[in-house]
Amino acid sequence: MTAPETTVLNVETNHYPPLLLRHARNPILTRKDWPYSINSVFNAGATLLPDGTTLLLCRVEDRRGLSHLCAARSKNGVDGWQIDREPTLMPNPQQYPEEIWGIEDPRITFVPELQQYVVTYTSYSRGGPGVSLALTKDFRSFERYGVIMPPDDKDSALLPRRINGYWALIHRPMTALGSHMWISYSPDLRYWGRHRLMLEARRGAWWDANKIGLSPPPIETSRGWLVLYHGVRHTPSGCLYRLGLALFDIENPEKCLLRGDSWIFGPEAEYERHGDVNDVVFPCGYTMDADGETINFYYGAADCAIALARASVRSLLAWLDANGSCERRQRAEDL
Ligand code: BMA
Repeated sequence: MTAPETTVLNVETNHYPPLLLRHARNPILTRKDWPYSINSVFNAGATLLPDGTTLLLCRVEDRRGLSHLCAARSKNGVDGWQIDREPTLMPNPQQYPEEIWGIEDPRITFVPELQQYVVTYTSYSRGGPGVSLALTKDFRSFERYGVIMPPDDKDSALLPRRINGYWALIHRPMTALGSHMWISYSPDLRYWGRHRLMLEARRGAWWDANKIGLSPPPIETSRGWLVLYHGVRHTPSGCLYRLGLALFDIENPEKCLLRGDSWIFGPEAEYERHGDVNDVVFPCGYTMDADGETINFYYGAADCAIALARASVRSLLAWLDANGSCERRQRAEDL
């Protein structure tokens, strides 16, 4: 018996063409690659070193459940990884008590004015997650500045240059009114103020309702700062981490120019759907190819592996032009 025509669903039809293309060799790093015993590796910051080597600063979780950071280097950013034989940056709770339960989710920004990389990461304190900052020239020695945003706060990255004379940090404080992206300013990377709401989580049934956060550091383009952010949807079977896109004014990064309504990347592959935490894609870093056009996003998959997806600046901006709006659901007065 043939089913009535109206009940036939064409599952092959996909009206959402992929913007981020998964690498065929995904996942590119798992615990099996590690030179010492670990539980899992995921959520890595990324940058290019002066000789073109891709450096990933990976979040590594041990079997106590605590995380540290470990560097992996590769000529082509895909394979042949040289992984530090021991942890690159360990929590140091003696001197930095806010790191007592580990350090997580680094974002890397190369700052030409300082000729150094600024790493912002989550320090997991007794009071909850906070934002810490460290400087490095080589990812071998680090100058820690300690906690710069008290708990609860995370998902932070520094813009690579001053805005109107001040360093600018994007971060995600958690308040009773929701978890939104904020931007704060500093004359010296130590003292932070002029806190402003930058992008708000939506409400209700939206994919990015109630909790959002910056994913990798913003990408500077001729049209503005391109920002990939994650939205966390709570469902009866757990959280779904997906990615959305927005564009901000280059000289005034508080000003949202375009924001897409739909998510552009979500857990679909087996290694994204199943792991220690199911249904998570969580990029903390990207590198840009020499063409200035192709972006390599490095993302944690299901809190168990590191994967790679590529996109072009042009296609992301074109998607925002077609699907974004300038409407700013700003409720600053509530916050
Ligand atoms: C977030 C962060 C990420 C993690 C994700 C899913 O809150 O802690 O490090 O990948 O949850 O567990």
